[in-house]
Amino acid sequence: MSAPQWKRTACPYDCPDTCGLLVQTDGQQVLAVKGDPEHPVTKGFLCRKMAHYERTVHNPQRLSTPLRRTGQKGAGAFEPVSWDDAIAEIAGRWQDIIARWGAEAILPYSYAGTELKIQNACGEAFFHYLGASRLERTICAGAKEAGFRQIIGATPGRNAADLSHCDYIILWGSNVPATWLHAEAEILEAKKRGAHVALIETYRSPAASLADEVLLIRPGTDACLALAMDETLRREGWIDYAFLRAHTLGWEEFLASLTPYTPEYAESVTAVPRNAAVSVARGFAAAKSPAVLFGTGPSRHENGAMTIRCITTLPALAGAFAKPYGGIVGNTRSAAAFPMEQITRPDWVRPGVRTINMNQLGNALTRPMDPPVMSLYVYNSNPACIAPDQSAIRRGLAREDLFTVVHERFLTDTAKYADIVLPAATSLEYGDLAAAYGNLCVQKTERVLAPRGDAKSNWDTFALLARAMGFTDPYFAQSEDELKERVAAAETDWLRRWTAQERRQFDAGFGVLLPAPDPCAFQTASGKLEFLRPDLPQPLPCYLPERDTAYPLRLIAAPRAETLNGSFNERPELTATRGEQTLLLSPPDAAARGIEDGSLLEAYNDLACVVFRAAVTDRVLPGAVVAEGVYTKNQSFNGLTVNALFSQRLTDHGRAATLCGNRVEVRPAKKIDGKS
Ligand SMILES: Nc1nc2c(c(=O)[nH]1)N[C@H]1C(S)=C(S)[C@@H](COP(=O)(O)OP(=O)(O)OC[C@H]3O[C@@H](n4cnc5c(=O)[nH]c(N)nc54)[C@H](O)[C@@H]3O)O[C@H]1N2
Ligand SMILES: Nc1nc2c(c(=O)[nH]1)N[C@H]1C(S)=C(S)[C@@H](COP(=O)(O)OP(=O)(O)OC[C@H]3O[C@@H](n4cnc5c(=O)[nH]c(N)nc54)[C@H](O)[C@@H]3O)O[C@H]1N2
Ligand code: SF4
Ligand SMILES: [Mo]
Repeated sequence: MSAPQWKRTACPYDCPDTCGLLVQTDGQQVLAVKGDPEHPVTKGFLCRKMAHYERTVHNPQRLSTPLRRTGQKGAGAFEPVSWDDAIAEIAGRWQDIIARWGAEAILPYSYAGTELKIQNACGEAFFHYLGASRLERTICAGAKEAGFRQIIGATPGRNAADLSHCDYIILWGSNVPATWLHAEAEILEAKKRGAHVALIETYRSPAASLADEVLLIRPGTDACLALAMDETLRREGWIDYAFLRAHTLGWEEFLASLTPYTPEYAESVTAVPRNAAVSVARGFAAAKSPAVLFGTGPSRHENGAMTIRCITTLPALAGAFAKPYGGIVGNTRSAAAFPMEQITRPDWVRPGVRTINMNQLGNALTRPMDPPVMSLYVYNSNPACIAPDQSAIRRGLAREDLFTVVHERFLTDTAKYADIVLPAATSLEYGDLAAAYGNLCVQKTERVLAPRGDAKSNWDTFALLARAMGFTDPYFAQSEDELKERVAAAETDWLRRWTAQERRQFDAGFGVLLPAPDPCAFQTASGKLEFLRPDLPQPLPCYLPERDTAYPLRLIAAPRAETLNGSFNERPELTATRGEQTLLLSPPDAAARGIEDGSLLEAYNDLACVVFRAAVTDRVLPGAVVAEGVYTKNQSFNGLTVNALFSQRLTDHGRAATLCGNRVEVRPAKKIDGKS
């Protein structure tokens, strides 16, 4: 123990802000946590979750020793084992599997439990070297990225920290008060200066409190609304032709294709009143600094990539990209400041090795494949909670012949199925590199605490596994700090433009802004925004109606402020205010089915039947139902959560999950455990 000191670090979670943190510690315990006032974007303000990070770090439920399964898969009965025994068992089982089936019979499964760059991505190098099946990591924003790629390439979005300068902001399917707190703060500042905020949403989410007007839309129809707004601009003479000529390709063909998208037609498709669509289009085009902030929800549908491509045409026709602070607010791509390939080693990918999509884990574990998946290694993720087709995943995880290893901080629903559980360190127990995806800040962090019990970082765990598997490459012999310093010292295009003072600040552990990219330097093959893409199945942006109409109600999964995907369920003070697993539905839909507010209902489709508490509310349009938050099996009513109702179907492009793209029917629930 040492005298208490404040140490500077960064929030590791999958959240666009990557807030700067100050942690007071004696080297063993976290005594207090607060926001870092010197962080250029997050300026000393944290969410409720991280203001008490110590309640996660020192949580009594944290895993502190490796475990070996003693009971049935899923039951959660384990005995402690040493790291040496655990690693020897994993290496032995893997060597047997490789001898019989080949290394592709081993599948890694990870996502963004930590977004800090080394601990997030180092496993990729390990599994590439091993020759395991590759995982396509597209559960979150794969379709959003694909949609952008088809029109603006990898062009970074504007820095959300500049939103306060905008005078017209469209929040397109993003619940910023829950998911992007510092964008919310900037929007509140913009409103004080007179900005107009329009929210386009499937339900009156908490973001409605920020909005001057809310356009409630039928799920999956946003492309039609965006094109009708474009058509309004064309008909009424709001188009910025100077921008189109200088920075875009194919605009003549695109404008000519807009005639069918009248506001009347759009109203019939989207349910957005024509006057609202027209007035938002006009207001946006007339503004000095108009911006669209993109959420991810609108892309989680069968036509999700096309939706994003269509929405991007609105700021293009209005010339918003060339207006001060205008254009799109989305992924800032700050991670490109670091040479990520030094961490992930794509040069080790074996030619022809197969790839398995993370949204189709259920199929990968339960359907015939050659070779079959015989071992699953899960880290930074909790697929039994967060991934679609939960029942198929659980059936797969229950396979007696599947050797499952889960590296985790907590005994999650997934970890309960493991043969071996390895205890994971928290972000205070290792040093790393942070790069916000919602602003332009990057930061280097140092270890703040000794690891809890026998917990180890992902890096240290893969180093042990590499040794046991006989890997000889020097990559595996370096420490995480050595790799961190090497990656941080690289002269990438972004870091090269820092001043000496900025570099010193970064080396001293402060959050430092990257130089803002030129929003009109489109990262496409032509260097222009491309309306016309003759190489794509739909050469021009267009509205594609969805085909799945088997059940009447569109099911939407939305985030909650108290939790973050499946994380923070260890914190009773947060889960208590979140409440039970609830389904929001409209009064007419409830009345037609005899469902009362506060009663239990069953939502069902061909995949599953899931019990929710009903919240009957006019915050939702008829025809849609909304489930906020990710719940655990223990917190559910009948053992299943909302993700059992989503299928493994992928989006049109980007191979993302359609986590808002399924339909259900609902009915009053039969009595469960005396509750009704
Ligand atoms: N507190 C908290 N913070 C988080 C998270 C969290 O779970 N909790 N998650 C983190 C992660 S991983 C991410 S990716 C981001 C996500 O942050 P956001 O992008 O803000 O959230 P999403 O869940 O992607 O989508 C938000 C909204 O999309 C709406 N939506 C769904 N379908 C449609 C549609 O067809 N049209 C329209 N217009 N709207 C639609 C939903 O109703 C939902 O309110 O937030 C991050 N931050
Ligand atoms: N119904 C519904 N489903 C959703 C969403 C939703 O809003 N609603 N959100 C979707 C989205 S946007 C996303 S991005 C995905 C997210 O899916 P995941 O990335 O799987 O998200 P988490 O549930 O937060 O799981 C991360 C796990 O990683 C663990 N972890 C944290 N740090 C470390 C570490 O350093 N090492 C190791 N080994 N483990 C660590 C945590 O304890 C946690 O259990 O979920 C998707 N699924
Ligand atoms: S708002 Fe997001 S980035 Fe900031 S502390 Fe909370 S979870 Fe972390
Ligand atoms: Mo996400």
